[in-house]
Amino acid sequence: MPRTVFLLALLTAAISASAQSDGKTGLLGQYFRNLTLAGPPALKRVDAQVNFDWAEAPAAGFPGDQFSVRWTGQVKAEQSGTHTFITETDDGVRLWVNGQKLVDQWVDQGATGHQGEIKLEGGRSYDLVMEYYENSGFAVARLSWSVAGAEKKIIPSSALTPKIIVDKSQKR
Ligand SMILES: [Ca+2]
Repeated sequence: MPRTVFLLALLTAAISASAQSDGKTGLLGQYFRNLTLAGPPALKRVDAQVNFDWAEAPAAGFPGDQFSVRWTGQVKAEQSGTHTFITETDDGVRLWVNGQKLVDQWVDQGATGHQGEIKLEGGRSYDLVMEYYENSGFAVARLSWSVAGAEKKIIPSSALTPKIIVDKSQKR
């Protein structure tokens, strides 16, 4: 490989690595070592998407059972119209978009889909909060959407911006 091409490849790799780690896309995940999102999170990280089927713990040194997660950030509407947000979780889940509660299934359950609809304006960003807990056994957490009746897909990282959201209007 000619030296300039090699250097260019290195530079491209460095730029794309920094684009992935600069925290501009995905959701902020706060992980708690209890079922109720209580106290300070034991782990904070940016998750590119919510698309997990944990065979083991979410991270080394973190429990595989009896934990909870709050993902927060903003979601950018793909187009104007109805956006159906679909959670699939084992176990409990709550979901708010633009402060509106779309899913409220804070119970032990096998991997189950729940959904809620909201009308959004294309290109605008809205606050999104997803709360989740895993009691025991299998642990699944997924967040998808269907925009204007299109096929359901995991919400892409490119539509998500990590951010801390503190919204006192959220009712639990
Ligand atoms: Ca479970």
